[in-house]
Amino acid sequence: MLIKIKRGWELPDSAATPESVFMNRRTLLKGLATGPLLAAGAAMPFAGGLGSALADEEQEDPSAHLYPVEQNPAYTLDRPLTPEDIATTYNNYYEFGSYKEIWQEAQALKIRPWTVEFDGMVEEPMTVAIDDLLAKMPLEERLYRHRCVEAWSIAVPYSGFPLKALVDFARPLGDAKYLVMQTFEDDDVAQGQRQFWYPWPYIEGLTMAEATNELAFIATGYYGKPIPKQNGAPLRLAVPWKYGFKHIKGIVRFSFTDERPVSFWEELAGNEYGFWANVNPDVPHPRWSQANERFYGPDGQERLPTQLYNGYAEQVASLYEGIENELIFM
Ligand SMILES: Nc1nc2c(c(=O)[nH]1)N[C@H]1C(S)=C(S)[C@@H](COP(=O)(O)O)O[C@H]1N2
Ligand SMILES: [Mo]
Repeated sequence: MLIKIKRGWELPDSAATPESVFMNRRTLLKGLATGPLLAAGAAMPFAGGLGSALADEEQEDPSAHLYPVEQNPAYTLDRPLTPEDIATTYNNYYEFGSYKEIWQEAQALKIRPWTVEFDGMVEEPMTVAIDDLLAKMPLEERLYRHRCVEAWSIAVPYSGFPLKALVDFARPLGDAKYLVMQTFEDDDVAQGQRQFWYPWPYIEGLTMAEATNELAFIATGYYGKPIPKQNGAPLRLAVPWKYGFKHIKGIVRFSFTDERPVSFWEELAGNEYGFWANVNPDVPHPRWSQANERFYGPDGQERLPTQLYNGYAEQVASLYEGIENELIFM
């Protein structure tokens, strides 16, 4: 049987997806070698559990009663919100596939029980159940812009808590320099993780100064409800002055270290997706301009100029003063 599947490079965004970079350059041959197997999996969006996905939907999320939460008026927008149905159906989450339409596949993820590890340079390592953690954190709503390195953008209401509250809770040692976050691993439900040429698990990192900046946020809710699985349930990072790939989803571990981590995309193509990844319209990606963005608004898509630090320079520009010989905008 001939199976037609959508590959990243066949989609409209293909000129500007991380997938197209290294599939072309590095691993196309490996990819083709395993093509038929992948095709079989990818052509069945419900492979691995239509039944279980539906059963999950029927069970109420145990955190549902926490939302909506009060909006923090310090974080408002210069533009209307992206419609919820777009923000929840146009996603990047390579664990579930390297294309935008992964929201159904993501329903297979089990988000209870869910435990979060705190380890590395901390006073004491801890394992905490997600609902115990949520009960301890100060929940609020913030409206944030989100700018993907692929030059599309959305504006969304996150609920959650400042990352600083989580750092304080974790009690890192004074000489910790970086916070490293890690996504879950389970290739039974996340079939993208069977694509062996990616360096799973997805990890991301921030300096301690970035992690404790007032803008760094952990999202646990979206549009006044628990955050959907495709958007990173039950815990997802939001650092809106940085490109979208820093916004790691489905976090299971927070580690403190004095060594700078190499993140998932940096490992794949460090010259295109660096550690800092701060938004700057004047620093093009090696293969496309970052001067403007395709914003998904209530009236459809709109071209808008991209702003330095995605419009958050006032809060974060000082973090990067004095950093030399580093590509802080890539
Ligand atoms: N674990 C994980 N987190 C991830 C990704 C991913 O592939 N895996 N994609 C990133 C990218 S490139 C973007 S733009 C945002 C998209 O978030 P959204 O789908 O909620 O808009 O998630 C980020 N977090
Ligand atoms: Mo992205």
